[in-house]
Amino acid sequence: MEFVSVAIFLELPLSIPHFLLCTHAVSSTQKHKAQKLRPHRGRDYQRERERERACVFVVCSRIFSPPCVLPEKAETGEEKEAQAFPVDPELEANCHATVVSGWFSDKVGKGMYFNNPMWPGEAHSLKVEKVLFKEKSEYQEVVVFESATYGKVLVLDGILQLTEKDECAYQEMIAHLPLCSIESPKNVLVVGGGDGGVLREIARHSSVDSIDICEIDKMVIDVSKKFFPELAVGFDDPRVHLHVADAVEFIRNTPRGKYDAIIVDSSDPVGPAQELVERPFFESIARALRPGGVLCNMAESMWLHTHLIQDMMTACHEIFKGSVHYAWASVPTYPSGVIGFILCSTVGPPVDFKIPVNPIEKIEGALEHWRELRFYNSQMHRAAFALPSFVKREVSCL
Ligand code: SPD
Repeated sequence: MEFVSVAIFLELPLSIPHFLLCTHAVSSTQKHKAQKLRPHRGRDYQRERERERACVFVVCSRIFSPPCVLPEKAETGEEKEAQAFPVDPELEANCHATVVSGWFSDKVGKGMYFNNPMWPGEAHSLKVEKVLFKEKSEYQEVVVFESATYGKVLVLDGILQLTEKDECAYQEMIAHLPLCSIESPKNVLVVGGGDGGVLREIARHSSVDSIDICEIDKMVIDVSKKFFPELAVGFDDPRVHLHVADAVEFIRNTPRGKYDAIIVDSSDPVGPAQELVERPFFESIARALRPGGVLCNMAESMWLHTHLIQDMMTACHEIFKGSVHYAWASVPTYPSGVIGFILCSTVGPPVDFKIPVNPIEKIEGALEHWRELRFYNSQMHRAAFALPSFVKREVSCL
């Protein structure tokens, strides 16, 4: 039974003879020893199990040679001793700590593969075909891998940021929800968004004259240009002005009332993006918007973060003083499969976010600019503001 579950976890190309070969290779040498020790369930038993696992891994990986398969790394001396078979250095060079047994899972911190404090007790995994890039920038670790089913994937500090298959949902919604809620947006600022996907979407709006983007990490931009040309194409628009800088500083120094819309496309609020969900940042944004200007801010998952959403909504109500709403979209590769957005407007011409007064379908060339829209349309816009009952109950200011 134990061997069956290990082999399934490895998700190797399981032809039955191969599977039997693996289990046999282990069972004939070590299984009986482990079984003898089983009643005690002590240190020796654990060691035997580690040896068994290492043996299954080494035997199976040598037979099938999958492109990226690392066993979970031994952390303690005892675990290292138990892991009798060293990892093939060539394999290790092509792999990454977030990739265990061929599967990527979001992680934070050393060894915490499945226990991110933002979504404790759960992990979503993608099968890895090949790690294409891994380097540490001045701010974070940047990884790109080819997945088996979602195309290329961008990971920052161990957290999945986008996949080629479902990035359309996030980028289209975060851009068009605010821009289709006001007439003729002209000056737009993107905070973060170094992959260029949000720029690609803003560029569909022919009324827009100028798009500033403030991204702190140049490596994200360079990596996107190399591996995600369908997103980085956004940088090619002549209306785009790139500022590689700290957004908190950048917005603090922005002239009052400069922008019609600000879009905050950040990573999760752990690490470098922490300040982007705090009051002083929202205050600077409100100051940088014209009267009746709009903010759209990534706002995590209603399944996991109602407290965070509540805090952000409360702060936004106090600071923006216009309308404040929560919308959401399905993004299968984000934790819990959904992502939310907070939309706010400053005092001035009233904004009713639930009604797209500037419908994308009526903007000339918008539906096919660079590529077709894949997720957003005016119906999805309206639907995004419909909230489940539990969210309405748990987030008091909705
Ligand atoms: N939990 C991950 C949230 C990531 C949001 N930012 C994605 C960047 C895509 N442009």
